[in-house]
Amino acid sequence: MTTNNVSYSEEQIQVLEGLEPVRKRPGMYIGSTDARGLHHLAVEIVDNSIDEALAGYCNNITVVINADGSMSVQDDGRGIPCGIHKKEGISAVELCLTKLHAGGKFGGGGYKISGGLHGVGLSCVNALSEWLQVDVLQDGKHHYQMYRRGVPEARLAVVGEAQSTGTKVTFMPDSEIFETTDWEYDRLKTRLREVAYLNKGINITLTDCREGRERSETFCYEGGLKEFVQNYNRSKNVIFAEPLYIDKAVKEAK
Ligand code: 28G
Repeated sequence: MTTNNVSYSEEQIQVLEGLEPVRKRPGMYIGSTDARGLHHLAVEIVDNSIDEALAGYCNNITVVINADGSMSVQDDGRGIPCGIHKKEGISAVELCLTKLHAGGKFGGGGYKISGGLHGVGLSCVNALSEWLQVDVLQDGKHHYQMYRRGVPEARLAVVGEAQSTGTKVTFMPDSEIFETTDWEYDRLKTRLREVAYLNKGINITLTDCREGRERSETFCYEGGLKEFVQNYNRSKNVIFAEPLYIDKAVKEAK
């Protein structure tokens, strides 16, 4: 195919079939389609940014509940690779967003290390979103792509220049799938604060831009789990002031 437009219905059907199991049985991938499942979408996307932080390339993650009820997650990592995958003939970005277990396709295996759902994250969220936009800043360029219920509208395209690097995913949870699509700030806050404790030194900002519900907080704990234990015990009589804390790096599993 030489055109930049994904206009062949056969190709769209292929993408749909690839993600069909997710839309057919969402519970198998995100646990449930209630408020819990809805908020799991956010965690799945944030987990991708955390993987990039654990790889040593991302320090800041922002989560925004947009005024229209969509959500944006942004990180300042290297950006999902935008090059064309040799065998598949599409960008790595599109592979990550349309293929279940896309991680395995890169031969890296076991790439996802932050927990969550075995690396099915981005494609599952895409399948369960009415629409999803991805912006990648990489190599001085701003790349962009739009999807509707998991199907790309067009190929990944360069839409501008960029001075920095990173990935931004904006998605509207599909009301055909979820019993509720109303984000609960406090639920996100509790989870993101835990994620910040577990990944010391990473800045995680949560912002609500919905009318009448505007607020914003940043979580960053230089002491990590040790700081969590200290805060947890703040109003208690502790036997020893310094928590037992062991920090050790082990070689990444292959
Ligand atoms: C903002 C919302 C969610 C991400 C990256 C960065 C890389 C990447 C993501 O690679 C494929 C598999 C293992 C290498 C990796 C960039 C290496 C070099 C990345 C995100 C290729 C995926 N340059 N940032 N994926 N890997 N952020 N945030 O999704 O072998 S996903």
